[in-house]
Amino acid sequence: MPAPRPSESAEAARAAAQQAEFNEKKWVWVPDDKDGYLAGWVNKEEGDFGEVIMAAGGDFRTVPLYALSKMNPPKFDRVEDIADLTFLNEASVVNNLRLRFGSGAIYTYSGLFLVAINPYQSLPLYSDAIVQQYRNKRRDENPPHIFAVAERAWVNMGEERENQSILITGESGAGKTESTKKVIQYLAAIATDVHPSHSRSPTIVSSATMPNTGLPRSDSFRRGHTVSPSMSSGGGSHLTARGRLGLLERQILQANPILEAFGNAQTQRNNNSSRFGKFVRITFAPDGSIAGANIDWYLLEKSRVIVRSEAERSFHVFYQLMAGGGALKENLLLGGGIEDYEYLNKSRREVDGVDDKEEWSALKGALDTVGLTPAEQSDLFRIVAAILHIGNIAITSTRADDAVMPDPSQAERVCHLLGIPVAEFTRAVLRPRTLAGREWVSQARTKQQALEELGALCKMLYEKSFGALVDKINLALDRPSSKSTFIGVLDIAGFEIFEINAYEQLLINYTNEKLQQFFNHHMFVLEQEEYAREGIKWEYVNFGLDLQPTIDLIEASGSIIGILSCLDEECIMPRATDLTFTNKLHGMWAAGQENGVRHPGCDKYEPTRFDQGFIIQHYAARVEYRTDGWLEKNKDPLNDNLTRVLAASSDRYVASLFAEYADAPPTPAGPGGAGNMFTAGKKRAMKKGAFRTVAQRHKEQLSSLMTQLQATQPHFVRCIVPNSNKKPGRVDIPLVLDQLRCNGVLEGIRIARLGYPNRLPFVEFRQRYEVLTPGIIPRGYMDGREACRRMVKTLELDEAIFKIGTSKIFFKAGVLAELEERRDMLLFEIFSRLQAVARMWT
Ligand code: AD9
Ligand code: MG
Repeated sequence: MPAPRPSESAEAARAAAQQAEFNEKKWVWVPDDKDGYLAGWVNKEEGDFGEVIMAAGGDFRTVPLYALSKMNPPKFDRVEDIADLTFLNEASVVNNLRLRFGSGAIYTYSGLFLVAINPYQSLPLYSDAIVQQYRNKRRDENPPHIFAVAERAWVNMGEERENQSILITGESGAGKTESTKKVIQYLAAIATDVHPSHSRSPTIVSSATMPNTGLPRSDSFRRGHTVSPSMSSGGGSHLTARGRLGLLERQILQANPILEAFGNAQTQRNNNSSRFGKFVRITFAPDGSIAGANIDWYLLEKSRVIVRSEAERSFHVFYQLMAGGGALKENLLLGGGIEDYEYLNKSRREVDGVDDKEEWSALKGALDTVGLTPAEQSDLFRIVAAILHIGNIAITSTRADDAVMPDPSQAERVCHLLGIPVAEFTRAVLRPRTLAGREWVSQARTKQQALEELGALCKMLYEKSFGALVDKINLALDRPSSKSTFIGVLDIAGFEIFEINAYEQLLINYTNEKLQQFFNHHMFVLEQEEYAREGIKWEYVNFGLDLQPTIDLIEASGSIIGILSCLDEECIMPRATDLTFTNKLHGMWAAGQENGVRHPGCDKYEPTRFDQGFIIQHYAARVEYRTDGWLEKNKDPLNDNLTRVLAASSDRYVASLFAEYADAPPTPAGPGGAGNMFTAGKKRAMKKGAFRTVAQRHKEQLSSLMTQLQATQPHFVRCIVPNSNKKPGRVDIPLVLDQLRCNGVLEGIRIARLGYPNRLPFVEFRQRYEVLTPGIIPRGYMDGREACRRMVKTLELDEAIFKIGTSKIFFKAGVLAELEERRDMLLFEIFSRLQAVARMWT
């Protein structure tokens, strides 16, 4: 080995000294309720317990040995990929994230994941210069970054002509939507570089292409100024494209502020919280330029238009229209301010640092850019206004408890905007007609029922209009082409575990269970391939299968039914209630238990003891659900009198929203009063297939999403909220640990540990550890594999803790720590001796 130069040796000596000091003690992480884990060293061991001296403060703690986690040697501090840690335990994972976050590094890899911690402050990480820094670079050539993920997806797509997906999940406020925007920003910038012909100031690009791909070769791209969408953070943030982006790129970027105006709201956790999930696909032509885009959406929280907690707002668009609408407001009969509208004046009205009037202008600009005509825009706002007016319809009751509308002028406003006759509207709300046997009867509603009907109408109007809006955006952005490939970005809420978990949580957790299964399976396939490529015999376990029982429990249908199918069945049963549904579930569970757990996922189910509900064992945690209101939530609870009135509207837009309900046959009066759209739909479903329950629709959408994802090469991003106060620089470790557990990062590590998680190419292994085996490898050339073989033999490593492949050597967790220790002890000795010699000469 050549002798190190003096400056290098000083640095190395310091590192070695640090290591030697580390080696003297048995360093461990001790669990701590407040801080997650604290550093200490084991002073002595007695039986199953260790006496630990705490690094901070020096006090003693007696801790069961199993609860202690080994600390990684200092060499591993702030590693860019958690998977490179030699001790892969929870404590070391969070410690690494904490150290990195403390020095401003919000991104860290963990094997297949990119972990992103929300900095809650604007960091200089997304400029044009940084975009260029990540262009054409491999993952290991730059610090971890969301741009690196986008770059890799883009390169893989070009080289392998395969669709790509980037799956971003995390808690509310963790930064999913910001990450999504950054991915799109990066793709728009580099695609414009590739194909500047859309742009206003064309640049010269060489026609050189990469072999086999048709993609222009990177080094011929023009460097320098490209694009810098402004990334205002906080409420209503949006992208404004400047520079030389083409129209299509600008339209894609501008679709986002529109979606955010209609789909985002201020919540306690996030001032700009997305109240829907989305999968945005950007399609690329074979030359790498953007060919179009398409948006799919999931689970819009439509109930927010009528109720929300006092500290939260409705969707941004309501406040934007009220603040900036001007003359349009008059057309929409919106006199007065927010305080005059029942659907707005019961909760928060403003968001810190957000000017709704400015956001209104931004929204209008975005709608223009995307290409919605003034008429189409006015359709959207007419629905928003109609909802506000519906909220102001007063309902009182007669002595017989029948609902009445004392002031018809309010209903007139609504009907004027919706293009429907007042008399029919009022009758449909107050006294809908139903078929009882062969006779038509009018059934009076109670005040409560009428109010619920109006609320249901608003929810449906809003959701349908949101869907129509996305359809319009898609129409504007879609450029179908057979040769194109796509990069899809999924921005969807992660696991939700609250005190009280409702139907919404079941659907979102079910989605996450499927996505986690997808990840586990993907990891399994990749690991298996890597072992096979390296000629290593290793039966890797497919952990995707572990999640199947829970998924079956929720989604099974057919001869054996799952929770969602059971709910669907109850929804068409006369006299069914949330309680009968719950009891039916319990019954199925009990039957399954008796039959020796034949019902799928039966062992993942448990009835709750006190409340009306059940518990599901998800991979992330046991989650308790309460079943209040599930039947209603699963149905489409509008009465068919009302939908028919709307379908016959003289306003084309309104009629189109309800077109599927046109010519609907009347529903017989059920025991609960007028039939609802679901029972009506059920009969027609056989004919038209138009009506579905929420469960059915979600299952279908999810299955279509999974099919699409399975046909892509996936990339995984996990966003983390560092603290609950939206404060920069603060990390609440137990909170972070909880998220790592739920989002699959720790699960990924667990799976990795069962194989051989640490791996080094032969050359690297030899370079670093040859010092430990002097004289074993002859001077001159030696085959890397043979060299490794000789080294491990001399090092006396147990056969069980390593495997030698065809280009790499694989290690079980912890082995590298031991080698590091041996290496550093040796180097420390050498340097000490050198220093002693040097002192003799001076
Ligand atoms: V929700 O499930 O839609 O409620 P998200 O989407 O996970 O949630 P979002 O991306 O909206 O969270 O981020 C919340 C806020 O954190 C943003 O409005 C920013 O103020 C802040 N944030 C998130 N990521 C970054 C970042 N990379 N840099 C700076 C950020 N600020
Ligand atoms: Mg979001």
